[in-house]
Amino acid sequence: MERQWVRYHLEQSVARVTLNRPRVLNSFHRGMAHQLQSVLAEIQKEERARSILLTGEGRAFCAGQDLAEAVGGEGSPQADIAAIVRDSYNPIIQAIRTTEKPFLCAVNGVAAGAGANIALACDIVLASREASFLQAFSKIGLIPDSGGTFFLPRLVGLSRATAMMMLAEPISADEACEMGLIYRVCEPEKLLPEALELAQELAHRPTRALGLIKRALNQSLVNDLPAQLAVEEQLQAMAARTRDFREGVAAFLAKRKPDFQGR
Ligand code: T3D
Repeated sequence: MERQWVRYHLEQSVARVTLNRPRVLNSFHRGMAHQLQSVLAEIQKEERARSILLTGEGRAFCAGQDLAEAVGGEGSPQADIAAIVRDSYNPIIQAIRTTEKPFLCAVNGVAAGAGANIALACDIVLASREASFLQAFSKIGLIPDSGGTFFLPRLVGLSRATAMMMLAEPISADEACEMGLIYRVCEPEKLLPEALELAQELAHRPTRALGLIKRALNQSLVNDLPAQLAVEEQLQAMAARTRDFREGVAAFLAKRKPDFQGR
């Protein structure tokens, strides 16, 4: 299917997804949000896709909601904002968090509003040194959505999260890395090569175990310790039943490189 606003291709087990409305800094209108949802649904089912690399075309990663769509033109009715959040963004965040494969985000430029929070919902976030993160919402009288109020305080603590949301100041990639918001900062020209290398590395790791790590981490965000220990017990039993676990142990004992198949 031709997808104008979200490019997707699968190569060497890596599903590469590029937001593609560079003229408006890859901001989302409904059509683009639906295209991303359909790409993510395809990736979830595609067994050959063992890691996902999300990035943006042009100088930005994503400027969040297309504000022209959010208010409607002069004389047109106010857009139903709750419906936009529910139909456009919530399914994207759910797909990123529930797809049991590693999501890498290569933030190539500014990530604002929902764009920032889509990036932060990914498992591993790399950013160009020229990128920035902006909880833009309160600047226009909105509150953070797309999981921002859930992930941000858990990533950087309540104090920083509150300041980022209320002040809506851009955070540089270096600052973001220092405060634990993202994993790594790259020189701009090295961002994509480094992100691809990491995505390929992850695609050849034991995919089921990585997916179960993600499930355990999702649950750890809301569980107490006894509940989480029970989750670990249950998921460890599942991991131990995979072919990749047998291969990992066999390779270790034979002192050779493991050949993980993702099963
Ligand atoms: O429906 C709902 O609203 C609910 C859902 C909410 C989710 C959200 O994401 S709300 C937050 C929406 N996003 C923003 O408020 C960010 C708006 N953009 C900016 O603040 C700035 O553009 C940036 C800080 C991201 C980048 O600034 P700068 O100076 O590098 O670029 P620019 O000149 O502002 O933008 C370049 C072009 O992109 C410009 O168009 P032009 O003048 O060249 O024709 C600008 O209008 C356009 N653009 C940037 N962001 C958006 C946008 N067009 C529509 N929507 C945008 N979000």
